Amino acid sequence: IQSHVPGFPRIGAARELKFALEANWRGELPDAGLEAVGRDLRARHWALQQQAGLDFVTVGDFAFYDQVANHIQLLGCEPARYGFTAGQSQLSRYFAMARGDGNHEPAACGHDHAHDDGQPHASAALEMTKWFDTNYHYLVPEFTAETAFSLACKRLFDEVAEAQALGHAVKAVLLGPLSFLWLGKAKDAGLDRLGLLDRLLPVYGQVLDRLKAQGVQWVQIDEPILGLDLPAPWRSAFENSYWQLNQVGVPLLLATYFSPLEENLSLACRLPVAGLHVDGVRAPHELTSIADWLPVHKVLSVGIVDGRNIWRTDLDAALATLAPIAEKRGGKLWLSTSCSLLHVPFSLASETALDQEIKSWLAFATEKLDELYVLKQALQGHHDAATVNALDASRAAIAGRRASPRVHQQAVRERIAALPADADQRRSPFAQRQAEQRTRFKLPDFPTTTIGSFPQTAAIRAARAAFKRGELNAGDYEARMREEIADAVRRQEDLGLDVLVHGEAERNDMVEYFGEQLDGFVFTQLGWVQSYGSRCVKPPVIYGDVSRPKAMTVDWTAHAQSLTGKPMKGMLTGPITILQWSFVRDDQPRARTALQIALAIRDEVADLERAGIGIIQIDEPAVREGLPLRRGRWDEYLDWATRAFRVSASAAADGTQIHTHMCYAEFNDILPQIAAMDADVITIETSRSDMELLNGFGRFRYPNEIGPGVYDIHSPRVPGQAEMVRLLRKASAVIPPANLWVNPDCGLKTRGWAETETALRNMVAAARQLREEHAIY
Ligand code: THG
Ligand code: ZN
Repeated sequence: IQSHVPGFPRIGAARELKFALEANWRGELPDAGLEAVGRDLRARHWALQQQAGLDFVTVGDFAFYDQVANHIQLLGCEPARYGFTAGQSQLSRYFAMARGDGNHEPAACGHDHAHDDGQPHASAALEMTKWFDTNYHYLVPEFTAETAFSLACKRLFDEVAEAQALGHAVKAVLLGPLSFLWLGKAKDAGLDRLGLLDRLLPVYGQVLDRLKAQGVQWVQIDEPILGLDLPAPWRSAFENSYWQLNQVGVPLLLATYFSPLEENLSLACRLPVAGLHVDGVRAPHELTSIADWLPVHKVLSVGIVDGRNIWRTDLDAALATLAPIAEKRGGKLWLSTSCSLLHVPFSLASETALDQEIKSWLAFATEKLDELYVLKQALQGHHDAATVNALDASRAAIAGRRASPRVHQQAVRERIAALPADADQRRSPFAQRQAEQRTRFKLPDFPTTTIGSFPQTAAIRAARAAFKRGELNAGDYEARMREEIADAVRRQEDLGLDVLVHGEAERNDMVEYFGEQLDGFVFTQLGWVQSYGSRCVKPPVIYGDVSRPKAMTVDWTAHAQSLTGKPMKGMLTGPITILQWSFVRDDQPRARTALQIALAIRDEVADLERAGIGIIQIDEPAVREGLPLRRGRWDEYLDWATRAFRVSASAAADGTQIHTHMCYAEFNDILPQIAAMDADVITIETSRSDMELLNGFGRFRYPNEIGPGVYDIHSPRVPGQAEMVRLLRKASAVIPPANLWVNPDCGLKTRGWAETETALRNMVAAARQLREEHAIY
């Protein structure tokens, strides 16, 4: 029995890689210095794997920006549009693809941040998109009919040599050819990515030849797409591809993760490779059949420790699962984490402030390495003192968590049990609510608003940092934030916006802000997980039943409302987004946790309403990204997810207008469910697609009101009135003008005030022009 991990976090225990990258990009750290930081991190991470008793270290999971981007260089398929010349260093080309010309920045309100412009200019960054159902984003390879492949980068081989020089047994890791093609995007209409396979396979062959010549023990070749609904031609391409790659004669471990194999199970088992890795956390029910189906001479790597979540493994349960498999497969069983540990924080060791009891329930990346060792020892009958102690500690922690009164709140349970069946329904249908809201707010046609956040100025960030360091007391901090809010209100009144927002000066991250005020959440100090490039998130941990001890936003919002006669829009984060961007409990279904969060938000909606706030936005940028990988499970997810949203919104009276906001995403395949969320108004990101995204809403005859974004907040460019008028006319052609709102694509927190004010002034003028064009006398 051996153990390994499919990958390890690369950002570093203290985000060393992030800081080195950003220093390099600012021109403050030369490339050689950055390379040294990378080398040092790899050496440290391999040492941790070896010291924890893994049988191989994993090489090839390191990247200065993204592992898929590494493969673009390895396989020699940098898009021609960059016009790279031979004289340009590989690293500068790499960052050019990753970051473009720097004029487009992702993530304004912290929502989605794909770079997709529709028509990217020649030097724009590669598009970014979510890595399967994780919160990691990879750079999307671009393919054209002319795309050629060649072995073009020796970085991987250098890293293998580095690890060998340090005395490690090496398992190299590659993204497999079929997943690489699948994850890329055809830039020519009609181009079939699969058609490139014949050109690509010989280069993979060369890579494997080199790795074999270097004497690596194994090559892990990742084909996570085996967990997706694949078109038949893609499925049938596997057999021949792997037959070819296997000719090289280096042992291949085919790795799948994130999903059950289902109809691809027997295919995965019979592919001509030396071993198969499966996700034992996402697909425990398939382990028995895989253990039976996989030919006995092959290695079976069982990902038994959760690589996607932060809970300590129930080692007794894991051993019970593994024992019969070990019996069947003898030494040909490997133990592993379900997937790369890229998706969990580095180590609990640095969490000095975390509640001790809750900490005892957790395992981050380095703790998961230790769990693998204990499992390996126990499974082989090595019941030495260390193993016995570790098993005892695990048992105690699991039992403690299960029984802890801090996890279970009777009141929350009872409330859910007693929830009326119609708790997710507004009192009246939309048409009636709309009439009542029109009478109440008397907004003009094409009403103008913004998505919620205004510039988080250096002064605001400095005040929050001083407050967190204890240099600014709570009263002074609050006074400062109230002044910032007053400033934002004044500016909006001057601009002539119709529905105002308080600007969110007091908020850090849109999930963290709420999580910090809800029971059932804890926060780590250094629990960073890479989101893309140098950017990380620190997801909250939902450990227990969620409830809201007191109002979270009412004081700030009421303060803002008191300063204006215009309606002030309350600003909340929705239950699905809070769920999606947190580490969630694994001891109850996600649906139940979502409902608990929904009830907390519902109470906030009621409190805002009582405080006289008539318009409330519940942001749900993450609804679409929560979709399961397999279409067959979409309906079930969408049912509980949209219900959770409706539960959060439905305490509102008919005259209270509920908004929601979602960022750029393909909504077309879930429009019925988005409509079923029944928000009175939805604002979406449409400017970068030149309103194309709106067509689906039009064809579907989306019933409620819509605010299609009329300007791109990801760019410092200020759009003119005429440009926004053009977009609004385009929108009016597909959506009844009476249902249209006018707003930017997303929040404005990453922008400066000067550009924001100019752009919004132009936006208000554009709305006024549309009103005149559509006025009926
Ligand atoms: N909040 C949370 N999760 C998220 C997002 C969010 N997951 C998905 C998406 N948004 C990810 N997008 C981003 C956007 C910006 C950053 C990270 C992820 C970012 N991070 C800072 C960094 O790495 O320097 C750290 C920010 C901080 O100090 O908190 O800029 O919005 N929960
Ligand atoms: Zn947004």
